[in-house]
Amino acid sequence: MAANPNSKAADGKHADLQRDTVDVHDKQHMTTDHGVKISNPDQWLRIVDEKKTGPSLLEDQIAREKIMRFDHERIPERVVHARGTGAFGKFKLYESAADVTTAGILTDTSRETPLFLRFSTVQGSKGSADTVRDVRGFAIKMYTAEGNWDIVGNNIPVFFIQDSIKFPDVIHSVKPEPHNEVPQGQSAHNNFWDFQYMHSEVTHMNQWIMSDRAIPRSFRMMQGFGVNTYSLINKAGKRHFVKFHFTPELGVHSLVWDEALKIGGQDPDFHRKDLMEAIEAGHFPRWKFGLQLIPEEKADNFEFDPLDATKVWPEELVPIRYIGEMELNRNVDEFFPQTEQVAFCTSHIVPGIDFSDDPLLQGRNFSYFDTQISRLGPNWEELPINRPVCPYMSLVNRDGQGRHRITKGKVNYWPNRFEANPPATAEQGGFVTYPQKQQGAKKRALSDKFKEHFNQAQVFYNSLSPIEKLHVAKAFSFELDHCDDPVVYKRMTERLSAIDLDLAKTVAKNVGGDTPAKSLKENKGTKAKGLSQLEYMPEKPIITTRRIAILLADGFDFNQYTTMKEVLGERGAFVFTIGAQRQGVTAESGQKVIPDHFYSGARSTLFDAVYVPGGKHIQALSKNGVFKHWISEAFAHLKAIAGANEAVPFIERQIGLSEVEVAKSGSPLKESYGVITGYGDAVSLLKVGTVGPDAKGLA
Ligand code: HDE
Repeated sequence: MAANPNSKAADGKHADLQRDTVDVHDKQHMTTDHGVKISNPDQWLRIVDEKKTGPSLLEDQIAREKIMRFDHERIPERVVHARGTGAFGKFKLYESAADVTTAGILTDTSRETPLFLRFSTVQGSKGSADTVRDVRGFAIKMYTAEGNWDIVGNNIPVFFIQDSIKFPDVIHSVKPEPHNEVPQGQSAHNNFWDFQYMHSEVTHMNQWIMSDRAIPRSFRMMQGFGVNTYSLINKAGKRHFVKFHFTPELGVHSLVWDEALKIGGQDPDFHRKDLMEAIEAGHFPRWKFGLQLIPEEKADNFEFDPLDATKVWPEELVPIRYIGEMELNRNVDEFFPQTEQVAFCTSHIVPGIDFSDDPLLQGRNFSYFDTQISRLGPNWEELPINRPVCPYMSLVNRDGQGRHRITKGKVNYWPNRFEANPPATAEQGGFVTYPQKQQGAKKRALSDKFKEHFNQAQVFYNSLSPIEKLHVAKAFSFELDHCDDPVVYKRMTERLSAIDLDLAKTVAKNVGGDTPAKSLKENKGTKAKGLSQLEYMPEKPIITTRRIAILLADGFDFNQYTTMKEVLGERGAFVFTIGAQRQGVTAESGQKVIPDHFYSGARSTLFDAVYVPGGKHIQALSKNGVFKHWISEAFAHLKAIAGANEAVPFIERQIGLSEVEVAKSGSPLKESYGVITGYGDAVSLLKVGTVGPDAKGLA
């Protein structure tokens, strides 16, 4: 195949996909799949006259093709991470890592590498809700000039298990139970917590998934981690162990649990729509890309094994070196051939990058390739979304179901008398495995450092802010309350006393466990950097892409409405007008506004902040239970709420305030718990930087 002239450009994959892309709006006639124009796609060929509709005819090749194609539309969903959404983007390096690797993508600062990223949940089926409590997949296919490099990561830096042979067990335990296929999109059930107790190695990870990390506000506001330990190899052949990090520009933010539960029903597509809307509006999500590096000879210097995926590498010991940036900037054209058919493999690496003996990674390297065969067939790498942008050819890999590439030439083996399709030397870019020395006995076991399971779980919990800790206690309580087998919830509450005694006591009280008298493991209170998500707030609070609702009924103050709407819009917020009816609401001064939604069609849970302008409409709003609930629910979820003039007493009543403190002496504005009310114009409200001290994740 000829080299794609764009293989080093950010739009290289876009150009590559054009040869398989058609457009339904191209004014082309409808045809059969064999190209014959169709005259009537709406009626099956049958025996019929004016009085009687007779039998349909098997002869109708057009109807049969249509129905047969439909019958076979579905393919098996992914065995895990079935629910997902994807987007295209680019990777740009700003500092070469040539000291540690020869990989072009990590050394050539002049290129932009196209990529496809798929976010996902793990437990639920393809049609499950976005906002469930779960790990989020963060899988990236980098179409590099030297071949595809897949980083199949998560938004949590550690994993449940250490040995990949346990993967079917951990997944079976979390998936719907076998006898009744319940529950969907949840880990709150007996089998999951039974497994968690049986495997103390999961203790660190289950602190993370009971934290706010497992209910992100947006895919755009999560970190991404490669999780497994890979290797980087430099020109001199020296090896560094490496972990990959992606840190979002917008900061790390979460929903509160009550919001997540409600959004699951109100808008199950909340996260995928959020991503698509931001990209569509040109607010491209960005992440900084960084490396944690451990020289091979220093790998034994830690109290944990750097190849153990249930451990993080503390940033105090191994700082992150940020060297690049990733951006998502284009939505897919069609979900199935792009987001559904994309297939990632941890074994897809490029020269300069290599594996490690991480026992989880080793098993993953088998599993991903294998699972694609049952989902997509043996030629899955030929699918447009999966094929590389650089030249690729193997005279040996041939045939099989779905093969469509035509390979000319007389030989299909190597070596051959023509020297056709020769392998490349290292100098020509051929992949050469790092010549690692091995020793040890052949055994089903892990080395000793893998046996410690609690230290980092404690450090994680200790490092959280009080409000994050409260959320962890609430999450454990919710989950274990859903287990009806006392063996399961009693054992788990006891296990929690190996992390923190107060945590264990709170959860035991809530779910009916036995209150533990003492810790199973002393907690010395050690903390570490980079674990609390509050460390990842953007330097300056921003409202860009935040969803802000303005509540209106007939009689609102037009000026206060439009001024606020304009100013918020200028600052990049997504502003939605929520009215009493979508036919239109009329301002005091007579202007008519067509709202985006009526008050029952969209709820406070779907927005980050609420503003109520003044005006006579308050009389109607304050008599309406749904509007009143809007305000009190937004307050309960710690959202920024703003009101002006007549809206002030309405808001104060809904949030249960009898008195509010005056934020600034002499200011007409009042502030209490992030709620700002005032009697000036809307712009004066904005001057004090209101409408959003970012309270998300703090409830
Ligand atoms: Fe996966 N995982 N996994 N996983 N995983 C799959 O591959 C597997 C693990 C992750 O958007 C499957 O294509 C094993 C860790 C993501 O298409 C399957 C083990 C991490 C995705 C598979 C793990 C992940 C998958 C199912 C233990 C974080 C979705 C469909 C050794 C670093 C990719 C597929 C997408 C998907 C196997 C553990 C992340 C069955 C055996 C650790 C993001 O191959």
